[in-house]
Amino acid sequence: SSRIPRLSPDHIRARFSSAMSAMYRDEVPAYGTLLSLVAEVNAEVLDRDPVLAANLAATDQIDRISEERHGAIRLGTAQELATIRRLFAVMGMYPVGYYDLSEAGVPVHSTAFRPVGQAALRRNPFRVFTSLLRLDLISDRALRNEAAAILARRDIFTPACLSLIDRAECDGGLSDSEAEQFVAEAVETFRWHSDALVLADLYKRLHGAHRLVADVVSFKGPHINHLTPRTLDIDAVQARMPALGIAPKAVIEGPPRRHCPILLRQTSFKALQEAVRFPGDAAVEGSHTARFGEIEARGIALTPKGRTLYDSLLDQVRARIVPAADGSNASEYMRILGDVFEAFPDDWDAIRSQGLGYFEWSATGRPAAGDDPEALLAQGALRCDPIIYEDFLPVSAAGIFQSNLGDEAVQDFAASRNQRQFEDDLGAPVLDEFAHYAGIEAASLKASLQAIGRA
Ligand code: OOG
Ligand code: NI
Repeated sequence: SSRIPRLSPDHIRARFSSAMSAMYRDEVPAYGTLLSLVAEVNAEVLDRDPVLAANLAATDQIDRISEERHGAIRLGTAQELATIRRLFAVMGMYPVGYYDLSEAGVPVHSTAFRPVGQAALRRNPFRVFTSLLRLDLISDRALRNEAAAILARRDIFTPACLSLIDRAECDGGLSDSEAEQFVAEAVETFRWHSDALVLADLYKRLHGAHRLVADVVSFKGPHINHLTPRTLDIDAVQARMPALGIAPKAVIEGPPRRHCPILLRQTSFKALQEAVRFPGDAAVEGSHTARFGEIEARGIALTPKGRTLYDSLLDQVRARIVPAADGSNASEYMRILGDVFEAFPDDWDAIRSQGLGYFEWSATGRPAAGDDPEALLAQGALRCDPIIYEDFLPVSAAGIFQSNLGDEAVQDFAASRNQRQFEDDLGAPVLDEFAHYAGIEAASLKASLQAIGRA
């Protein structure tokens, strides 16, 4: 079979992303409504902002906007994590970054599987925020053991999926028809199952330990818990959600609205209450809330210096006000957020000259003199565009988790970052996001200087 041409991992990922989106639209109709709203708002923004439209077109990013989404899953065991890494690798998705959510009161640690490199991101940027449950943070030892035993018995992958992963690894990829089958099998892992694996009583006890424990342990697999389209105007989408019958969470996570967007802003709509059947002598009907919708707006990736400034400003905000889940102080929170973030330069030249963000360089074809990048930029021989942040923010992620787990889910765990354990379980190191962005920036500068004969 080694003579059959292989489909590129980017193609397989694009098919997978659209299959997941179709499945989720079917399972969670409000997600479909949100997609239409986002498409409408994005079209309006491109219409009223021709400069943005031209910049996105010049950097080959227009097409990806409507394709753009991320999703999230929560796994139960190290073995599941190790296999999911192999599954995502078939689609050119690799673990980037380590997020410790324990310090924010959620007993998981996470990475994001995503395409790496500008070409793959432009082809299809689908990412999956993947969390691993940390039973070690649950204090009830008997419950912990019970949960671990249940998790050890389940198999979240179909046999055909596992054999296609083997095939892809041995043959260096999949043929078109194998890829089609692979996508169909892989999607099965993320499907919602309304039949719980555990008795109603155990569900209640797991839920009592932490709602997230119940969500991970009680079901047959790691159902996709949200999918997130990217919008060019998150404030507009947030404002229009209620009119469409979708209740957004109280505040938008992340930085405030700015002229030069940085990092990531996110908001979500509340999780649905879904009917669940618990097994037993007499089946018991119940409900579970886990699945929701989210939107995101992405801005420039920050350097470690920029990120330190961002983190310290956010800390200052949170020292003054913590957003209440019921929205009662939302406008006060947004006002303070805006005030505090005045200290973050809101001008691309300042962001670049102070080394706060990463930029991608390109040659314009205009005449060039000298070889200093800043001078070439001023002459118009080179251009410089912000590199979009492709990753996540732990404080924001915790806010998203919490708004969908209920406020009683806020618990204090001893912060216990454990990247080494996570990477052991994963079976590979996670990529350092800063090194990756710095690499893209450096390569783009080198290539554009070469293109104008200055290297
Ligand atoms: C993941 C929450 C994190 C994001 O966009 O920050 C996330 C989850 O609830 O499983 O998706
Ligand atoms: Ni998300």
